[in-house]
Amino acid sequence: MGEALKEKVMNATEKKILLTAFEPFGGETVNPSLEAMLAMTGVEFPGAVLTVLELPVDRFRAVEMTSARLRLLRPDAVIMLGLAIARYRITPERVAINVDDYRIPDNAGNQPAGEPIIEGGPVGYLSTLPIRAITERLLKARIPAAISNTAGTYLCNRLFYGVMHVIATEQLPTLGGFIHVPYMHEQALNKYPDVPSLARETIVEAVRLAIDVTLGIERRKDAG
Ligand code: PCA
Repeated sequence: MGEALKEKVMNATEKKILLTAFEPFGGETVNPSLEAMLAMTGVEFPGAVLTVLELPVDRFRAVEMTSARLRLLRPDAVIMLGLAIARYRITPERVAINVDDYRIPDNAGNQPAGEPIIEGGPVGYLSTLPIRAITERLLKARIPAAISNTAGTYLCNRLFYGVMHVIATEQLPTLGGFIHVPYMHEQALNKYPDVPSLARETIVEAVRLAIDVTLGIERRKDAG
């Protein structure tokens, strides 16, 4: 067997995971979700291949770009990341709702007020990621975490809903879900009134652990 073919056969059992994060928005120069996603490109996930995708904070393009990548890659899981301002913890989201209602315009100037994401679509989609196991794993690592019951009504909820809709209607073999992360400390330093934040390394570690749990990876250094 040729080397290239051998490699292909060996990789056939590897799991594929797609990780997305958003560009900065709302006057910020960084987005902690993007920082965490980029940090993951240097991490090895045994038995898995990670693909990352940076998304624009654009009502239409974010879902389109992710859907296109999903159809091509057909990954085992897609984990979508975003910033949730004013949260104290890493929050795996339980549900996406069929509502677009933006407090501020997106980076392309769209600001829908109470519109459905998919006309006639289901009211909501539940995450199919192991959100409870992820949350428990983070808490065990002493990282503040909790399941959230609302992803809001801005871009993150729209991406989550739009992607779950594609997975459901096109019967893709992909588990999907969204995880919100808080500000990093350096973003919160000069903000009034006070806003909660976590250390960059904590957010990075949380995302790494969430991927591990989703893929069923146990690392020796995490034990105990
Ligand atoms: N957070 C926003 C959109 C982009 C991001 O990182 C949200 O929570 O909807």
